[in-house]
Formats: sequence, structure tokens, C-alpha cells
Amino acid sequence: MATHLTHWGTFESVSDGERLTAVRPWRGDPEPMPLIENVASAQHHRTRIAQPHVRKGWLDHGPGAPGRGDDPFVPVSWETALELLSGELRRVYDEHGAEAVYGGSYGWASAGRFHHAQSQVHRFLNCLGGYVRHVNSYSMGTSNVLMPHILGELHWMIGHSTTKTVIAEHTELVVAFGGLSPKNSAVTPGGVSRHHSRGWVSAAHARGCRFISVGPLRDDITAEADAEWLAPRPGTDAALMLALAQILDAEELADKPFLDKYTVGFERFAEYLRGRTDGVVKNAQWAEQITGIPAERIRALAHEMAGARTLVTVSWSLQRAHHGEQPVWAGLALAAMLGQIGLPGGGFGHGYGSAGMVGEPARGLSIPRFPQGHNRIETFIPVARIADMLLEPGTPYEYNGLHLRYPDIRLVYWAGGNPFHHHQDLARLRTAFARPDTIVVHDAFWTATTRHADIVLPATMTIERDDFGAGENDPLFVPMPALTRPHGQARDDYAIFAELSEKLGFAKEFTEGRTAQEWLRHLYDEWRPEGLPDFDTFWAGEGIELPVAAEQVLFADFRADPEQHPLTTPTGRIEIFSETIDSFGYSDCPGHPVWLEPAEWLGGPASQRFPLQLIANQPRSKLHSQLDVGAHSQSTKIAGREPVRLHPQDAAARGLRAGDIVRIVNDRGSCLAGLILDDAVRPGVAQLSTGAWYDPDPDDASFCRHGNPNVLTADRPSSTLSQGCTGQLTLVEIQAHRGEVPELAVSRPPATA
Ligand code: PGD
Repeated sequence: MATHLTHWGTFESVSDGERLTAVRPWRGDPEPMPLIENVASAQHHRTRIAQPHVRKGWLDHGPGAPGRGDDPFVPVSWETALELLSGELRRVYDEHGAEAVYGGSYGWASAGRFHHAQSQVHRFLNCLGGYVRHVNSYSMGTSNVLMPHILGELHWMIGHSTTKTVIAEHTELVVAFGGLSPKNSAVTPGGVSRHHSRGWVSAAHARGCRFISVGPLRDDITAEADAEWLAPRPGTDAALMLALAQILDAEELADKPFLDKYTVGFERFAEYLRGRTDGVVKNAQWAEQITGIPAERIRALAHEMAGARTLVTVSWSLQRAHHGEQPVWAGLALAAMLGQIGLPGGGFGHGYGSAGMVGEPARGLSIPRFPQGHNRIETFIPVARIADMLLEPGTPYEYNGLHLRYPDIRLVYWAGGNPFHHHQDLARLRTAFARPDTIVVHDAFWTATTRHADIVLPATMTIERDDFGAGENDPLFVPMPALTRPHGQARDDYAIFAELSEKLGFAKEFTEGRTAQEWLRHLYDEWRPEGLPDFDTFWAGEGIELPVAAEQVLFADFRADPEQHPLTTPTGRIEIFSETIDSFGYSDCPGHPVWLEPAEWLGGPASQRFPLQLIANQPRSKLHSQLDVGAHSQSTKIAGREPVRLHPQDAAARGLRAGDIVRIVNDRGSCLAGLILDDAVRPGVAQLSTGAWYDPDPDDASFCRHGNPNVLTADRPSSTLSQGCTGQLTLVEIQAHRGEVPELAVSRPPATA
């Protein structure tokens, strides 16, 4: 039995050297996840990449040859692939410089710190001369930018959120905007040892804590919460929060001493709530028109929140939307008005129910990391602007007060991510991906991204290599010795870069003369704090428990003494009005929280033609697109298609029945999906999770035969401020699919020549 980490859980397994023969959850995990089944079943799936491949058009006609995404691939030897690749890298760096190389390579890759794909590719490209990078993430791209202006650095805040144990002990009312999704909090970047999605909620509920889940899906909170479900029109949470704030203000329920001492700009915000700036009082009737929540319920809720130890928590999904800053900022303003920030169990949270590490006690020690070196190139893009960058080189744009220009990219290098999973408007992305001279991808599988590359290099999975790792804020630091031989000719990203760096003449700089095993020992020895075992003992063991904080209350020290412990915002206070943001003059993100109509919502004109709001959320049966071919993920499909959930009433109005293969459409594209009827979905809403591998129709790239919602979502930034991804919500119509259900191509390897 060996212990092994994934982002979605820790498992113990037995292997015969070729494959895992038994897999079971780690014995310390109180709430194990079935997702671990995907690992063993995917390892030797026919979509594993067994050897290097080069796109035929690129091989025959050279860089820039058309046909990317359509051409067959030519299987080649490692020697040929690395010769071709090193020659092309030399050409691009010599002719166009490092500013012509996009090495952002966004993606979650795998657990395990040394073989962390982004660290590997970034170190390699840094040795080569640098690269254009990305900033922020698809998860939190809007909050990444907003939070430092109004509350503090987001990652620090996530790591120091009030612990779930404190909430279980002290909170009387949790108002969870966006819910507390157990499927999301089961995942922690880097790995999770003990899942806690349900235990703390049960404990809080047993003590008498009430939960209110605000969102379009009733099951976005665990049943143990016995929650009241409020289902506003999707995308209107900010209006609901503003009305709650208006009631607190008008009825003098707001905590004035708290606002005076710990915040700035409340009066500017209050003028807006009172209708002095635009003639519209943001009262309960106003919010009822927008949200569909009865004014009476809004009024009562404001009183309930003011009368209890209340935690206002906002999920990350709410900021992954057009004007996604507003629900986060309005939620913070509301919590500030309640005056409980810094008190045990009260105040503000961001991301409970979005990822496992939020609300876990901070880990005292970071774990060893593979150094990435220094990037000499300063040019970057906000991560979700990739298609704009490729399509519009030289075009100026604004971001967070900066005036920037898109670089002219000739070569794209990706390892550990799947843009044809994570990006929006995939038909547009495909057009963008046709622009560069060369696209290089390392992956273990024939994902849609590898199918849109020119040079495809097969990477190992974690079970095929030696590594170590621990999740963010997770105490268990685990040795991860290889459990099986690699599939086919797959190589570790490190081995690929080591050989390439040899060919390019900087092997010494990249490898420092170490093998992967020697790096593990070196990184561990360099890091080992006193009292921890030596490397050999660690490697032979089942993992060590690192110390964590006992309990924590977010901003308790700031509350105790704001002079001694100011926030890292420009004023050191919570900024309900931000002079900095206001000074940028962005009409789509002014200086305080406001209600701004999203481009696509059920109350807007676009809903006349597309009357269903599609929620494109995180999947239950896999992490993002990872191991979609695995047994557990496949067991949830309907005739091989991703399931879409619809309220029975909406299905009946369209003559649709459970199990039907339906076509989801809007002006950007369409996809097939298998229909599930479920009254846990708000009427007017459809839910299709992300993660089905994009399977474009050969004649129409905007039609996905498998069920990837990103053919439907808009490549529209959340705002000029953050330029974040808005993949969560889009408007669609759903129709019966007529004719034969086309075969899937993405579950087979691509054609070879
Ligand atoms: P993954 O499926 O995790 O998706 O986007 P991301 O690109 O992270 O992709 C990781 C890829 O890395 C997989 O193809 C996997 O096989 C590969 N891989 C794993 N390990 C290794 C390795 O060691 N080496 C190499 N070379 N490859 C490896 C996720 C992104 O999607 C995120 S974080 C979010 S939150 C977004 N959410 C939404 C959303 O809510 N709605 C929509 N519509 N779209 C979204 N997209 C975003």
C-alpha cells in the first residue's frame, strides 16, 4: 500500500508495476470522494498519449502552416520531436525575441511540488530568455484584482479565513451567497488529506446555527445544513445585498461605531443606497424587481442578519461573471455594516464552499518548491485575455489602472493546463489559436488543447513518477514514490525540459546537474526544519504532519487595534469607497459597490431570445477537465454526453423528457447534453458543468458534440478593472436534438498520418 495525493483527495493503492490494482481512500479521510476512481481507470485509456507527435501540416510546411485542430498527427521519436522543437525555439527567440513567446501556461496540472508543470515550464523558459506571462487565475481573476484595493491580498485572506471550527462554535446565521458547495470544497490545490465539507456544517447546525443558501441550485449546500434556499435571478446577488444594506442604513441597524473606526467611504456608498446619486432608492421593492425575491423576505432577512452573529460569505463563482466585482464588494460592505468583522464566527468570508483550504487553519510551514528562476520579460496579460492577445497584437487595453498593449505572440508553450477546457467562447479561441507560428503542449492525454497543438509531448501522470506534496493549508506532507511504470513513452516534464536544455546549451543552468530524485532530496534537505525526519526516513514513510494554527478569526488583530494591525489597503481600513478604483474612471467598476446589469441575465433584453440562464459551474465527477475519460466521470454521462439539469417545468414547456439528448444553443455556439430533470434547479435556469472535453463538429467548431459549455459562454471580461473570466453565467435556449446523435471523436486518439 502506498499513499498518493491528488487535488481531490488522498488514496492508498496497490500496483502490479503496470497499473493500480486496488485503490481506496486514505484511512484518515472522514469524507472520501469517489473521484479517486478516475485515476486508475484513465491511466491506460486509449486517449493517453503514448509517444511524441507533430501535426502533419506543421511538419510538411513549417511553422504557421494552416490546419491546426484539423490536421492529422505524425507519431515521431523523442529524438525527432526534441530536435524539431529546439530548432523552433531557437528560431523564435533569435528572430522575434522572448516577447514573442507566451509561456503563461495556466492550469491546475497535478499534485506534487517538484513535477508541478507550471514551475517546470517557467524555469525552462526563464533559462531560455524569458516569456510573456499571465497574472491572476480563472478561479478568482476578478477578486485577485479587487481585494487588494478594498480588503487585502486575496491569498493571504484565504489562508487566514476564520476557521470552520470557529464558525461551528460561534456563528448563529450563515448567509452564503453562492452556497457552500460540497463538491468544490472537496478540492484543494496540491492535495487534500481530510475532507471537511459536511462535518463542520453538521456541527454548526446541531448547535443551532441557521444556514441560508442564496443561489440558483438548491444542492449547492450540503443537506446537513438544512438550509433555507433563496434563489434570486442568477447574477443579481449584488442587488439583493444592496437592498439589505439599504434597510440596515434606513432603519439605523448599521453599526456606526464600527464603520467609523474600521472603514472608509461609507457615506459615499450610503448616498447611493439612499438614491441621492441616481434618484433610485435601493430598497426591498427595488431589489424584488431585479432579483425576484419578495420584498418582505428581504426586509425580514436584514433584521435577522442584524440580530444574530452572522457570517456573510460570497463564493468565488459570483465573481466569475460580468461585473463580478459587485457581489464581492457589496457583500463586504454589508458585513461591515453588521459590524462583526474580526469577531469569532461573524463578518465576511470569500470562498467557503469554493475550495477546501478556505477556513482550514493556516499551516505554519510552506513546503519545498522547485525554483522557477527570474523572468526578464515584464510583459504580461490578465490570464483570461488570451484570445484577445492572440487575435489583436499591438492593441492597447486597460487593466487595473494600467495602459497596456498586447504583445505579438509567435510561439505558445503549454504544460499542465487545458485552455480548450478553461477559456470561454471556444470557437473564438480556436480562431485565436490559428494565429501563432507554433504551439507546443505537454499533456498526458489527447485533450482538446493537445489536438490544437503542433508539437505534442506525452507527460507522465503523478502515479508514474517520484514526487512529494501537500495541499495549500493541508498539514499532511506526503512522499509520492512512483506507483507504476509510465504509460508508453511518456516522460516527466522535467526530463523533457532537461533534454531540451541540453540541446539548447543550458542544461547546467536548468538541471544544476541533478536528476529528479536528486532534486527531491536536495529540496527537502534545504528545507528541512529542525525536528523533522531526514529525507530517507521521510521517503520511506507515509507522510508527516506539519504544524497548523489552532483556530483563527479573520482580522481579529485588526479589530483589536487597527493602528497596530492596519489592513494592506491604501488607507489601512476596509474601503467601502475606494479612491484608487474611483480614480481609474471605469464606468463598469466605479468607486463603491453598485448594481450594474450584466450583459446576459434573465431580466435583460437578451433573455427574450435565450430565456434560460446557463450555470456553467465546476463538475461533480472530476476536477475541471481532468480525467474526464475516467470511470467515475464516465458513469455520470448520458449516452456519453455531459448531463444538463433543468427544472421539470422548463422541460415540460419545451416538450423535453429525462434522458433526452438536447441541444443547448445561443448566438456563439451550441452543444449536445443529456437531460436530467431536477427541481433543485431554479426555474429559468439550466446547469451544465464544465469539464466535458471539447469535441467540435468537423464542419462547425462552435458546435460541441460532447457538452462543453464554453462553446456557449462569452469571452467578455468581468470589467476593465480586473479583466477576469466570466464563464459562470450565460443565456441559452434548449431544444430537442433532432436526428442521429453524432459519434464522439474526443474519446479516441486523433487521426495519425
Ligand atoms: P484542468 O482540467 O485542471 O483545467 O482550467 P485548467 O486548465 O486548470 O487542466 C489541467 C491539464 O493539465 C489537464 O489536461 C491535465 O491532463 C494536465 N496535466 C495534469 N498533470 C500534468 C503534468 O504533470 N504535466 C503536464 N504536462 N500536464 C499535466 C481550470 C479553470 O477553468 C479554472 S481553475 C476555473 S475556476 C474556471 N472555471 C470555469 C467556470 O466556472 N465556468 C466556465 N465556463 N469555465 C471555467 N473555466 C475555468
